[in-house]
Amino acid sequence: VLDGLPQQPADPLLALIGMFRADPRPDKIDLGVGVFRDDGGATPVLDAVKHAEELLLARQDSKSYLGADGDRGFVALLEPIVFGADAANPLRTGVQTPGGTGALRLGMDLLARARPDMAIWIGEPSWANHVPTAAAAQLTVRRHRFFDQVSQRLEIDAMLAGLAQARPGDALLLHGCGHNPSGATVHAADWLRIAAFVRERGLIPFVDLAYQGLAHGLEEDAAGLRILLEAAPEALVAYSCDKNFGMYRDRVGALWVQATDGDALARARSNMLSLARTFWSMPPDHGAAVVRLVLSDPLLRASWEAELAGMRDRIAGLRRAVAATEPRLAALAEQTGMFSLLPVSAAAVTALREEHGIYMAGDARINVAGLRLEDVPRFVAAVGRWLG
Ligand code: PLP
Ligand code: TYF
Repeated sequence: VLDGLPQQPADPLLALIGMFRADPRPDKIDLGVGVFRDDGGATPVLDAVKHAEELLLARQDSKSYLGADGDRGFVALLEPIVFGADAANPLRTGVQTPGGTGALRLGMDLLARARPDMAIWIGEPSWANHVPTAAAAQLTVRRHRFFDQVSQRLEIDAMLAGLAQARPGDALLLHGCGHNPSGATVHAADWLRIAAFVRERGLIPFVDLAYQGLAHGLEEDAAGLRILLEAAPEALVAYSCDKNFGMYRDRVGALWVQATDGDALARARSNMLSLARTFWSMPPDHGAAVVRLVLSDPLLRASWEAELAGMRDRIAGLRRAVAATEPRLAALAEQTGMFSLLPVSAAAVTALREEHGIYMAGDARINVAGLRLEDVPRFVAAVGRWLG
């Protein structure tokens, strides 16, 4: 039976890890997979997380099952951070998920179960896992323009023109902040236009917020999401703590749904739980328990916010350094979050890897945090040859 399976391609982003490791050049630069790195190239465990893990080790008195919704305290403590301090909403419900990926998959299957013929609109470009995840959930995928790599411009007009074909009840996937792969910053005026369009056309926003606090700041990075949720009666939010708490492999995330009335909300929640049971039964506990401890202890929370600000400032500083060294890369300083999409060809990506040991995704996406400040001149000189 199994020999009937077609061979599947490897994840090209994760494949870069192996290629980089195998490269013997000491001055190689890894701008591949999106993980934060400090100026020494390390991805350390945050102090706040280490301390919370010590507390957990000392205090956890059981590892008995929780339930398909995971750690409720974790979900409740995230809500003011995501939705705002005064944003209690009886028409919203959330569950813990295995990372942002689990939240995306759960939300997409929920949509497919609610309306099997709906389309989900995904911008071009978007995170490489978005389309396959929607396809795995059996949703019809439609694309709209979002960002132009050559001009480095956000294309809201083209986006809304493409979305004119959307039908009421279609879903619209949006990155809450720090767009992956473009880093394009969606300003409040753009969010308001998108929100007005969503309301007028009866679309369901599905916000993927995987980098809160790594773009402009915790509050600022939730602004677009809050504008959308205000405008749309029905909405979904997929959240990841894997970047902003540096907990990547612990798989920490949540999915929230906002519904029009209490009855619809209760039915949505019952479906979230029944889907979760068939996917993973229950989400992994450790990371969510750690985040709960960090957020419920004022000192740990302050320490986390300071460390998060440190990560954000380092990325912003690198962006400014690149832009100041090469005016043709000035757009990088306006962009935010971990990623930018360099305006260079696929041939340039290969040459940068082969000739300079500079590794990035095949679409010329760089993880800005992979640069060390001292690498910036060499990086810019190598890339400069390929800029138009
Ligand atoms: N959404 C976006 C835009 C991402 O870049 C990522 C990165 O991994 C995720 C979701 C998934 O996050 P997680 O590792 O928590 O599954
Ligand atoms: O885009 C990135 O690099 C991150 C990490 O299958 C990632 O989102 C990449 C690929 C993947 C899972 C996570």
